Amino acid sequence: MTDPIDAFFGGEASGSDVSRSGFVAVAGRPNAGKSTLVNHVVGHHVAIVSPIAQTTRRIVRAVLRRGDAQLILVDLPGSQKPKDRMTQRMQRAVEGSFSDVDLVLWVIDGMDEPGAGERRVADMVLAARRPVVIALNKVDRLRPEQIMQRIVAITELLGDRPYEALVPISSITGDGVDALLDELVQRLPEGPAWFGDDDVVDMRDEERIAEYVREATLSHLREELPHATAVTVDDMLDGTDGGPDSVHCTIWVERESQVGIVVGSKGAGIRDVGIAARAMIETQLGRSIHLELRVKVRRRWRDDETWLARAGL
Ligand SMILES: Nc1nc2c(ncn2[C@@H]2O[C@H](COP(=O)(O)OP(=O)(O)OP(=O)(O)O)[C@@H](O)[C@H]2O)c(=O)[nH]1
Ligand SMILES: [Mg+2]
Repeated sequence: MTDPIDAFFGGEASGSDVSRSGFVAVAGRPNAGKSTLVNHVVGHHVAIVSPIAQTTRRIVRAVLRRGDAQLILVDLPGSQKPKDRMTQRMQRAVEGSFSDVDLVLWVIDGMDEPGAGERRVADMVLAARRPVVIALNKVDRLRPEQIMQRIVAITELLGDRPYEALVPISSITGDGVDALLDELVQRLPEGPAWFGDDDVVDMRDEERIAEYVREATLSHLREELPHATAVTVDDMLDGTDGGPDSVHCTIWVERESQVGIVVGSKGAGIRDVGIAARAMIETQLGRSIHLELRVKVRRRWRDDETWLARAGL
């Protein structure tokens, strides 16, 4: 997919009969369910998801057509106090992204009582000076009276600061999601489509592959390790004679002792990661690939600005 500005002015995007379009930042605390919501509404697994906080590290822009409107959902990393250079860079990217959007969709995890973390996110999204729509997520796990309690707690937290709407939703069952999209669409500016009708996600294949490998790594690893891993694509070679493309990836860890955890007994761990990642890549990219994974150690990579920039993080 090309840059939206090029696509728009270069006449590549069609989105033929669109009369409203705009960018919606999907913001909130880690683990609130932002990426799950984005995947649900676009109907593709464009953003990686896990039960571990801080799954999203790279911003994903997903395109959704609804009636005569085109929404571009900008799935952001979760917001919390930065702990290292990587989380600092992520937080800067989140705050920087607000100036490029028309609306902010603030996703709140309904399973938690809103506390200090949510108050910090409130300050951040309201400082963005964009209309804010709130989604109270995970209501499939709440009783009706708990939903009411959460709504009261959120409005108390906001005080007299303005927001546009608050919609209880479940990103898993889809409850409330239509009503939420209606609230967003009616607040989009008038204008033609930014992306073509077939575009679903604005991300290079290389980045998507790295993301899917990381998602598979997260789902196969235990506890603390997930934060210590990163994935880069080293090589992508076109297949010969119509054969599958060959992709070489590195799973980075921070210490020698972590290599064994990823590789697993007799290589079973990395083999499982490879099988799961390849299946997801082939489904999402729509072509077969040959995937090679290796594990390397890079000490303190989360605090190495140069390395993070090279890895696209
Ligand atoms: N029960 C329930 N679980 C949900 C819902 N939405 C998301 N989850 C779960 O919440 C966890 C976190 O989901 P993500 O979509 O990765 O959350 P996120 O906000 O993108 O998290 P970060 O990328 O870390 O900021 C996953 O285990 C999801 O399955 C929901 O509506 N109901
Ligand atoms: Mg996410």
